[in-house]
Amino acid sequence: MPPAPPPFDPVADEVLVVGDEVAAAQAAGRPVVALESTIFSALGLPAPASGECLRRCEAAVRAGGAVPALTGVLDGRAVVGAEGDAAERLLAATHKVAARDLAVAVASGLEAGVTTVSASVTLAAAAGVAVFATGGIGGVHRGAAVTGDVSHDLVALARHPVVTVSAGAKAFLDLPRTLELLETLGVPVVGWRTDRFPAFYVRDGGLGVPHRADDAATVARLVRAQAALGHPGGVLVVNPVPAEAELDPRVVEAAIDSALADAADVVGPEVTPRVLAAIAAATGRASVDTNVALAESNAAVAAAIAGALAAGESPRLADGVDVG
Ligand code: PSU
Ligand code: MN
Repeated sequence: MPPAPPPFDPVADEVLVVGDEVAAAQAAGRPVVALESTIFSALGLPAPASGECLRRCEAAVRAGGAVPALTGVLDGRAVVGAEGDAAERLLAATHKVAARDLAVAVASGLEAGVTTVSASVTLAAAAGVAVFATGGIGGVHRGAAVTGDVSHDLVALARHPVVTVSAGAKAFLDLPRTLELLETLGVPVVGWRTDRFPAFYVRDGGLGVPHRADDAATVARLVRAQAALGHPGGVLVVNPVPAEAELDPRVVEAAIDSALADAADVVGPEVTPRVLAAIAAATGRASVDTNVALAESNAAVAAAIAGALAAGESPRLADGVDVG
């Protein structure tokens, strides 16, 4: 029999580059938090808020004792841990790369592409990074029964063993159906110090969450228990926007209505950037400040969870619990 081919190794095969600081942290067993890059580009936030958002998220991760790992695609390679010039190039990129686009981007030598939640979670898993922070995940779009527009983010969360920290799902989505699909896909949804599903710009989207965690050790135990039980995929931790940055729900609903009307002529990946920009215009940029504040808060929570995981939290609260 011919010898088995060597196992696939994305780093050795040079399709995936792990930044020096991230690699050093991993070698030392120190916590790492992956970040997406779409939110830090013009597709997610207008400049200069986009760059400020990246700096504040990275600072929040570091303040929490972890190393930030900005993901993206540069010169035909997937990157986990873009630093310096590489990070600047990502901020300026305008090519949106979701998980299904990653292989195309690598194989075609794409110069610069920003990664969505689905692509970032995929890369985090490939690089062995256990925790990821974003602003808000994609989900089931309103009117999906007609358009079929459901973000691959949800499937990626179910596929890869990564904890995603998000301010719920973006408010212009169909939140009840987004939660239903997360249930269908088998993704635990854990409220961070809340029993309510946050709606991005507001702390309470009007729906409950099935589980709750009040500290990072609780999340780490849950992650280890899930792995030990062989349940595949990740965990979604939903962290409400800080109260001082929350928008008035009536203002948000009015802005969403006009933004969705504004974006009615686009389909597919262009929808989310257009809607975000239209909401920013309709709220006089207040939504941009809120978006930066919630992303920073998610980065801080992600760092705490990464720290608890690195500390080797046991999957059980206590030994010898009598379940008889
Ligand atoms: N959250 C934000 N800003 C963003 C996004 C999320 O605060 O720009 C991006 C994320 O990268 C997410 C993507 O994965 O929007 C979802 O796009 P779509 O709906 O096309 O799947
Ligand atoms: Mn879509």
